[in-house]
Amino acid sequence: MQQVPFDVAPMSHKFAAHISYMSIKYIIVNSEIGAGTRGSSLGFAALEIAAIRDRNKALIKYPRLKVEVNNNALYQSNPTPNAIHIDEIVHQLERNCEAVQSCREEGTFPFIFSADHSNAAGLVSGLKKNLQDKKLGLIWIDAHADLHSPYTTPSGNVHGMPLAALLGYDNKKRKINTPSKQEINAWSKMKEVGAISPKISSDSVILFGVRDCEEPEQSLMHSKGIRNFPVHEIRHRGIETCVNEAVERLHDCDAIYLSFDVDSLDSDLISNGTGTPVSKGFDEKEVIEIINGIAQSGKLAALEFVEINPTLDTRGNRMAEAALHILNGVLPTIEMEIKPEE
Ligand SMILES: [Mn+2]
Repeated sequence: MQQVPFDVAPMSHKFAAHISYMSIKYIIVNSEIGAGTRGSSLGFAALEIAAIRDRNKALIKYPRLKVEVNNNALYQSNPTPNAIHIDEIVHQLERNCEAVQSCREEGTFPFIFSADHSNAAGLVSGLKKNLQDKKLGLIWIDAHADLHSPYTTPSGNVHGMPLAALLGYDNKKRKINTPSKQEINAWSKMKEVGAISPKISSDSVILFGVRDCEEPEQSLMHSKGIRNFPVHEIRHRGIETCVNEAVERLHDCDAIYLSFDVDSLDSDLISNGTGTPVSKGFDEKEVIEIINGIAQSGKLAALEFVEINPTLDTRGNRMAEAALHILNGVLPTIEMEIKPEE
């Protein structure tokens, strides 16, 4: 091997070869104004604490982009009970959309940590904007379907609405509320974030682990043919079979966004450190296998971890520790998959 001084050309040549690979960027969105309970804005901090305690360096391995948020909006009174703080949420979603789009444009893979799930309506829009006419697929690992609209929501919490916003559904047929003009206008803006609406069609959305739905959401899933792989089906038929089936259903999609809501994990077995915990969910290993299986399709274009809320955790920092475990279980696969073909 040729000996060269450490500061001359071959070094920079090596570096140039390295940066020609697509890399990862962490996008952090600490906006929690769409949740019904406070505290998910501390989710990423909790994850960092878990990593530092574990001497785990995954979170400092890649550059970060921190998206501007306005959680102070929570101090203001809310004039929209059927979509709480929706006007402010729409501003947030536009910022989220821009962050993902810019990340994709510079050729980095967006690995997103977001506080409440309403953020996804903007994050997914950013990927769709970057894809333009190409077809987007969506994997939603969650205890809930997040298919409410201001017409059907029993709580008014917008983190139960991102999937309906992305699909462009009002579901007026099953309405239980009569939204105000202000609510309807803001909801239209929420569906149109990124100036594309809808972002996705129902045949390109697949749910994993949904087990806590209201009737309007259930009837929507049924009428639109949205596939859910429940926890018991995954255990009965095997993860590989189900993931392969999901990937096959998305065969005509060019890119896949995967959103992992930590409430898909079993609240009894793992942790209740999330806004709307539900029992009988996945364990950590199952989620790792699902995400890795989807990543191995070669189409994963963005990944999101969402809804960690350490203020609700009755087992110390257990939910963040579980999320960190999952992060470390999927990062090597993503690193391998995002390298361009030789
Ligand atoms: Mn969710």
